[in-house]
Parts: sequence; C-alpha cells; structure tokens
Amino acid sequence: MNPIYKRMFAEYARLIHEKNEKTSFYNGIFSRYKNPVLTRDHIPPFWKYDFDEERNPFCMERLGVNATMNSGAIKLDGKYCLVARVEGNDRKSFFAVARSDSPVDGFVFDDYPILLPDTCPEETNVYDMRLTLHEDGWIYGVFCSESKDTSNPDLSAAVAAAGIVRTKNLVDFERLPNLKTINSPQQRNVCLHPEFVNGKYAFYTRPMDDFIETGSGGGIGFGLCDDITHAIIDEEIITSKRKYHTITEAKNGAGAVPIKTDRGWIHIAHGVRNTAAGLRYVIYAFATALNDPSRVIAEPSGYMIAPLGSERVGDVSNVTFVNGAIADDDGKVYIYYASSDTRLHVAETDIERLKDYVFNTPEDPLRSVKCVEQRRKLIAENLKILRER
Ligand code: BGC
Ligand code: BMA
Repeated sequence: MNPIYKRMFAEYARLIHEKNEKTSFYNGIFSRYKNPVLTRDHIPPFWKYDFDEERNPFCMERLGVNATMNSGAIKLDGKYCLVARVEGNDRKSFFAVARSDSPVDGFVFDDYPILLPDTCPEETNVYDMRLTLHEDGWIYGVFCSESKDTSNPDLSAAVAAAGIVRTKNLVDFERLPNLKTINSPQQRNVCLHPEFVNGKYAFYTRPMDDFIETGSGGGIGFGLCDDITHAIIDEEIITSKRKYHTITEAKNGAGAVPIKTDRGWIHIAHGVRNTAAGLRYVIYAFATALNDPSRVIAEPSGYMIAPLGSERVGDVSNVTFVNGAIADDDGKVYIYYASSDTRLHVAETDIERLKDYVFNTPEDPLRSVKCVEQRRKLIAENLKILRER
C-alpha cells in the first residue's frame, strides 16, 4: 500500500482505539468527556480516497467529509449504535451507522453509509434522525427531509418535512411516506414516542410556518396518528412552550426520544434564542406525565448543556444539539450531543440524577427581579448552613 494511505490508516486506527476519559467539568448533573465520540476523522479513508493508483496518482481526496454531528442513538444487540448526520464537502448530509461496545469511545462506522430508498424525487437533503425502539417491535428513524420550495423564487427557500424509515437491524431500511401534519406546513425535529398513546402512534412535532422561523408555532407539538404507514396528524397540541426571554424564545424542538422513569417521561430537547451573533442552540430538559406524555409536569430553569470552550466554535458556532440518548440497563444515561454542527460528544449522567435535576431544579420565574429573589433565597439558606458549621 502507498505509504500515504498507510499513514492515514494508522492515524485512523489510533483514533478509533483511543480511550476516552471524563474531564474535570463538574455540575453534578452530567459529566463531559475529553474527546468527541465522532469527528470527521472517524470517517474511514476508503469513503474519501480512490485507492486505484492509475485513477488517483496523487492520492487525492475525491469525496471529502466535512462533519459528523447530530446523531440518533440506540442500544442494539449489546452495542451502542449511533446514526450520525454525516455532511460531505458538498453540503449534503446523509446517515451512517457507527457502533461500539463502549458508550463513550471506539465508535466505528459500518462499511457503507445508509442508502435511503429514493422515494421523494424532490428531496435534496436529509438530517437529524431520531431512533425510536417502538413497542410495536420496529426501530423507527424519523428525520428531516428538505426540499427546494419551488413556489418561492428565492434560491434559499426550502421546505422541511418529517421522513420516516423503519428497520430491525440498522442495515435494511424500509421507507414509509413522510408525516403529514394538517395544520403545519413545515416540520423539523419530529420524534416518535416509544409507546402507543390511546392505542395510537404519538409524535412530538415542531409546528412551523416557515423553513427557519416557527412563526405561530408555540413550541414542541404533540399529535397522534392511527397508521404509521400513512402517518397523518390532524391536531397538534403544544407540550413545552416557547417563552419570551428564555432559552426557547426563537424556537425549541424535541431532542432525544423521551426516557421513561417512575416519575414521568424525561425529555432532553433543544432551545434556541436569537442574538446579534446569530442563533444560539442549547439543550434543556423537562418531564411529562406518565399517563399523558404531552403534559409538562416539571421544567427546570435555563439550559442543561450549552456550548463550552471549543464546543462553541464550528461551522455553525454557538450550537449544542441533541437527537439521541441511550438509557442503559445499569441506570446510566448517555446523551449524544453535537457541538456547532461539527462533531459529536457524549455527556454521561444517570436516571436518579436526571430525575433530581428535572424535578428539583427551580423553574424559570421569567423576570430578573424574581430570578434575584430566587438566588437570594438560595444564598441566605447556604450562608446559614455555612455559618452554623
Ligand atoms: C441545514 C440544517 C439547519 C436548517 C435550518 C438546513 O438547511 O442543513 O442544519 O438546521 O437548515 O437552519
Ligand atoms: C437546525 C437543526 C440542526 C442544526 C441546527 C444548527 O435547525 O435541525 O440540524 O444542528 O439547526 O444549525
């Protein structure tokens, strides 16, 4: 083998065998890990180079990969599996499965990325798949299917819809018709709830009037449908709401598939606010009732995960985004979050901590004066404890 490729494979092998470790970051809610779990360097060299010497005498990269990010996650046959959003240098995203025996390192991509059944001729781009192991026995992947808005002369005008696939093995995928939401012209960040609700399939949606702006869409939606093979939702109600001057003011959307606990469903979602430097994406959590997963019963104030240090910089800076988490058999929870549309990290926590965080963290009182009161109360109680020592 050409020494250039030899070196490349050696570097790739070193990367995928590198052990990960926790950083010193501490907040009691989750731990951060030192290395991202997926970067563009995790892409096997044979996805990018043409190894034929005659066709490629300069050992040139022919099909570069720009980033690996927003990933659905599931544990399957004892392996931690991610369906990553991989973005080529050509800006088109696609999905690829990476598997590991460990939740925090060692992820290796399957030999080939996923070739989705080509059922939507107008579809230009696909991204952000949520993987749901549904009680009907299928693994569903719900993702954003983006097309050019041909009714609008603006070259950037686009339409976002929710695409649906299902699989048993993350190898063979059956494509179902896209979700239709009667009252929302566009959909992104749609996620399938893992259980039937009133005997129906339940989706978290994100009603929006426009491709970027949610417009009248009041937050994370929720709707039921009878038939997943022709999924139609005629009524969407709002679960976690967007609110003025909070982390969700501009938009919010479902993230990972909700995690079931004895106190309620725990949702790990994203919230977006606008700033002079563009949109800022953070990750937040809330809980909904076990008997009604659309009804919010607890919502801690502010964000749970926000871009920190080098996470803040990337193709779309100031973004943390989540569409996958794995609740493991031992109670640990791995939240796979991407930073700045560039690479994928893991945050580690557990069910007990998540419950404590979601149910015992104070809510956002929505006004500075109330926030100061909230903090002064905490300080007063602490000073009392400290002085009694
Ligand atoms: C991009 C997404 C982005 C969306 C809305 C799409 O074209 O691929 O990453 O979330 O636009 O800005
Ligand atoms: C979108 C998402 C993500 C992305 C984010 C920031 O709306 O769907 O794909 O991470 O914007 O660019």
